[in-house]
Amino acid sequence: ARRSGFAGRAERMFGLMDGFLKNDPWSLQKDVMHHVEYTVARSRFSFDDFEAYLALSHTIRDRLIERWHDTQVYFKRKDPKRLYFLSLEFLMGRSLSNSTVNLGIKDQCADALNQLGFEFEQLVEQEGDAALGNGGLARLSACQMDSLATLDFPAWGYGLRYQFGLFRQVILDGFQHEQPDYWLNFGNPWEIERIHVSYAVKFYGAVEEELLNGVKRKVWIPGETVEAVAYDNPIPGYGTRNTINLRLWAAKPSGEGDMESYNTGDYINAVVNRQRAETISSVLYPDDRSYQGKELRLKQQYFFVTASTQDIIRRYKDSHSNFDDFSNKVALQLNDTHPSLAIIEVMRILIDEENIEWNRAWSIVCDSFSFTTHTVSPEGLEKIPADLLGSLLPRHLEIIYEINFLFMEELKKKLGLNYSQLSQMSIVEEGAVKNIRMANLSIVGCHAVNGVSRVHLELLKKRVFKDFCELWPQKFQYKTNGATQRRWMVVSNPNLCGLISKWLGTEAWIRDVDLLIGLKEFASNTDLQHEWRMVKRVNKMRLAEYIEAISGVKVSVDAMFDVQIKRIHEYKRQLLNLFGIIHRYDCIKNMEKSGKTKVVPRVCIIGGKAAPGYEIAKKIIKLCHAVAETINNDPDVGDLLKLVFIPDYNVSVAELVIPGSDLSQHLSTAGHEASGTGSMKFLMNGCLLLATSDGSTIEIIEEIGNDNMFVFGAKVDEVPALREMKSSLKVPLQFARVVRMVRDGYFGHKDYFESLCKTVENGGDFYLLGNDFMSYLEAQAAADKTFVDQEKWTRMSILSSAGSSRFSSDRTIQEYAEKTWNIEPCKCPF
Ligand code: T68
Repeated sequence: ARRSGFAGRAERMFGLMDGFLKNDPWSLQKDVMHHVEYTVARSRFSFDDFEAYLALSHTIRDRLIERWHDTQVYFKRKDPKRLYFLSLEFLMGRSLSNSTVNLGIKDQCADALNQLGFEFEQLVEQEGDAALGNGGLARLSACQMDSLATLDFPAWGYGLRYQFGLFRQVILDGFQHEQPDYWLNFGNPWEIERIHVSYAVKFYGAVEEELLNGVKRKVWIPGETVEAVAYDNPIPGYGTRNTINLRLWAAKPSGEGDMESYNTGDYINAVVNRQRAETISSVLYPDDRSYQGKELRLKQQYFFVTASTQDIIRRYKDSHSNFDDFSNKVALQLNDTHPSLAIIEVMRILIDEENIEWNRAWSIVCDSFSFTTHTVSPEGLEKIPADLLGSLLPRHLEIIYEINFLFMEELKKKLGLNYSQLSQMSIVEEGAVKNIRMANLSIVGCHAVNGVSRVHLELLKKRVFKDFCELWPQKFQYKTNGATQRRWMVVSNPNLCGLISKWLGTEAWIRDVDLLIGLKEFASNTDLQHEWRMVKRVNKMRLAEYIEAISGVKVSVDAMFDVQIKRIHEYKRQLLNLFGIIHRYDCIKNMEKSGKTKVVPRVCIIGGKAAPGYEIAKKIIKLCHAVAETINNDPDVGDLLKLVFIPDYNVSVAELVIPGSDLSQHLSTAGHEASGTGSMKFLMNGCLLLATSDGSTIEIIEEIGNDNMFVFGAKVDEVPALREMKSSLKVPLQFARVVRMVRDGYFGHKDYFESLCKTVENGGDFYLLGNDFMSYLEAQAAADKTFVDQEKWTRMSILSSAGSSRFSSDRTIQEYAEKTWNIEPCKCPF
């Protein structure tokens, strides 16, 4: 009777469902108006752009939820091996435009809104960025989620729902100030709160031994418990119904335990203390690439790791009665070492809670985990003071010591008693402060370690992980990074995409990016060239308007738009760019009138955030403003040269800037950029690259050829010798002159810039700006010369787009799926 009752109910439910939501403009309008009235609770006769944005977002969200459900039900039924992508950072940016593109309903939405008297593009601008990450690593995670969904892989992303994302950069008098990012203040229609999906997260306390059925067991008696609550963010694939999940965790006070403090009578303080649990997921750490050893950061990492692994294991156990199949059903990917405690947490759950014997547990762990490193420098590797780890997670520290002991024993058998090598490879670093090396732990506990470009792997082999690479050569691989053409072409440059589809005769390249190479045969076609330039011009006009709105500087779209946008770092050498600009300015100032007619006008655009504690990076930002102030107000220069700093650089700013730029700069000292992904986005959009031979640019050069970009500077294998010699090398006069201008106060703030100048003077110059300067100026001169020849320039631009397919994250994800995760597509058939 119960069964038939249930079946009857299901039938009734089905009958109540009016089929899938419809996507014609009329149905979309009806849904938007429904959400205006009943979700946003505004009158349908009076609502503004922001309210319309909210209502439209809820309309899209409903469609996402529908697909999300179908996808999850299908995954559950098929039970394929799943990928779990663990990352402490995701830079998702805006969702509205991206979702409508991936659902294939952008035009319908635009029509629907238009008939209601709203501009779709205007509503898109209402949305703030989800900036839950710092830079390349975090945007890579976002691009990879898009590819995972589009390629129908059964994947889940896990991350933290920071209350405050990356700080907002405000520029006052040319100085960077940081302000909190209140991104959740006006609600977030793109997430689904799952109050009932929550896990207890334990900290502190002690480990005790317990006798259970005659067997000794370790039991961790925690001192503090908080709750991790899930927020789901649907990630739609393009051209598929598959919609995967990005589950972000937020910390809440725990409902259980510790009633004692209430009984002491201090009710108010007890409530306030519990509320402090929320601080764990409150703020993203701004990266300065050197590990800080802060307790809150460690708490965040463990909070994230335990919630995610508990969720994953619960899902596995839903359909499996033992752990025999775990590594055949679960692939766990660690995005850098930040979530590497997951290795220990899974180990702890298997041995302490599931009573699995150590060796078996360890092989389950090693078979399931893989890890990608994004770092080139040994200083970038995370180390956690053992004391800190032991106080916060006493049982985990014991397990780490045990893993290390067994690893050391294995090494001794293999390598003999080479103590210096053993101590290099040990997970535990002995010294004044005992540290746990998270990279060593990750290498030991994972079956695959990936670099993010070919040269990155070579550097890992030669330097950072030399001993490990010799021990386990097959473990070390690379997968060159990629960016998604959905966001970076279709969403951000619709006019270019329309043009490409027209000439290729298909839109299929949006899923099958290899088709882009078809553009190559039209690269010299004058009709395409003409249309290509028109698209660029419109994009430049849009960018010029933005520049004027934020800085008051009027720029000419006839000038070459020359862009460097990325986090501010010494190794990325924004300073080299500034020195080049000062040199150009100096040349123009000293030119005869007749010479000026030959100058190619430039608009130099720089944008990026400096980590709050990174003094030199902040001085670079100030120098940029000081130089801009001088140049932009100099009547001798006029439109020949302008310099603008774009404040608060983020994903949505990049979406505006990249399509509107002619030239982009990627200047890292060779051997310092693990990969670099900005260059790929410019390449796709037909912006020419001016770059060093570093990271993934080496592979871009191979793909499109040296003659389609402007390459300069020392090569990766020349850098170490140059560093040795640099104090005896003569600095070029032109370089010395621009440094002196800054040092002597030509741009004001003489004292303030002194320490900045020092970084490149007197044999300092660790990043070899002096060494690369002349070669940089030559590359810049070549760019000028080419720009005058618009036919040649446009041809190079078309060939850049045509040659960009290898740098799609679709290719990256396909490689990971085949070679590291061993997963297969699982396409929802509806
Ligand atoms: C970047 N790393 C690499 N790190 O610098 C870049 N670090 O070459 C590469 O293309 C990109 O990763 C993707 O692989 C980062 O972005 C961080 O943001 C970071 C954050 C916290 C701590 C350390």
